[in-house]
Amino acid sequence: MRLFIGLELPADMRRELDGLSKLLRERSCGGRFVPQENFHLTLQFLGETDDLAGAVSAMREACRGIRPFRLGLGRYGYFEKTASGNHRVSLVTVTGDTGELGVLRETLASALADNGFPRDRSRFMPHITLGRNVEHDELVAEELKGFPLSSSMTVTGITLFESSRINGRLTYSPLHREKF
Ligand code: 3AM
Repeated sequence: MRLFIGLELPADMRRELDGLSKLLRERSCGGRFVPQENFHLTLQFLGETDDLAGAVSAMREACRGIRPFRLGLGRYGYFEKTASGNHRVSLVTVTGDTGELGVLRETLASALADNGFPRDRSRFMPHITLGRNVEHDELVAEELKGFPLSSSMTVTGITLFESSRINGRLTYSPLHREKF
């Protein structure tokens, strides 16, 4: 199965992101958009693996020294090209306790490596993906960057997701939640 570990987002935050996503759809031509229920923040992509026990054990180890911390929504932005080969990712940045988020990602990366997963050496750029290969010009990007985003959350754990297609729809199913 195709697995990744990330943060689930509260409903009010996903609603706010959906407001921005609607404007993005109106102002752009084409692209694949993430539905509201799929908004999340990826910490680590595991790829195809059946090692659920290893992933859960790494999550447990990684969360040991972590305390709840706050994150908020930043603003609209995009990556031109990503590690997974997507050509453009439209996204929202995060604010708040991003230092603690970075520590969490590092301890998770180490714990996964200790449990036999390949070490991910890519730079961590925390973001919430709104869409892929969405085309728009600079003027639209400026307008989208001005879209007000104010919701925030307390992060109290991480989630192991399975990414699969159910009836043709990309679905992220939580398989395990590790609290801290
Ligand atoms: O949070 P986002 O949407 O950026 O891009 C994929 C998504 O992250 C990423 O894993 C998340 C859940 O699918 N992803 C997919 N394939 C990947 C790969 N080969 C990948 N990340 C790194 N390498």
